[in-house]
Amino acid sequence: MAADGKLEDSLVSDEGKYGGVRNDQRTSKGMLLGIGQDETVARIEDRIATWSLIPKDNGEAMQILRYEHGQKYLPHHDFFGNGGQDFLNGERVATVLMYLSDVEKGGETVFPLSEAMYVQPKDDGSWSDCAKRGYAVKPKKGDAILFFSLQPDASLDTSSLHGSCPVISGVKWSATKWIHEEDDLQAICATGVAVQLFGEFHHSKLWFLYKHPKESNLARFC
Ligand SMILES: O=C(O)CCC(=O)C(=O)O
Repeated sequence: MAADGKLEDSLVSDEGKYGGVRNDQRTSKGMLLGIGQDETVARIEDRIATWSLIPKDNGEAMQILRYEHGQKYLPHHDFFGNGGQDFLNGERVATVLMYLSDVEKGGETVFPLSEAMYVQPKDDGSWSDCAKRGYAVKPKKGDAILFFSLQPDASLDTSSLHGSCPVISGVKWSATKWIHEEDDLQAICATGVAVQLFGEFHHSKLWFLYKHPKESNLARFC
């Protein structure tokens, strides 16, 4: 991959401050892409905004990650837990993980607190032991997952705990997009215009979306 020479040790966040520190919890290497840096990145950001129903301005710069043999990201939350006040645009609402490669064995994204793990069959020999400890997603080039770190009432959703299992064979390439609430979200929601029922997903909870008057094709959580 073209990114190979530009990768640096991945960092973990330091109590909600921008930047981060090296930590054995996360041993991948990675690099940041600029927001809208070229047509491809801009197109992906547009698609993420359409899929998540959260405006693309709420997104952090996309991170490209490479996990080699044994490299991992231990289970963690993407929210900061302090409202993200030291950070741009409030707390992290949602995460999109995009898989840029297949992985021969291991490297699954695992959600250890997801109740869905109890109904996910994993007895075909293709899953790592780590993946068996939660609901897991096998990296498949071109696939992406979207999950939420906050509840509809903006409280922290601790069941969003997730991590990347160690790669056992092959190399995992992925891209992460972290998406924030806006700092003016409460004010926008307080106007209460046109709240609509969106549907049922993520732990079967109902999510209400607010249609922004100036962005007819986008919606926000209230
Ligand atoms: O690469 C993965 O499967 C997980 C990445 C992750 O947890 C993150 O970037 O927050």
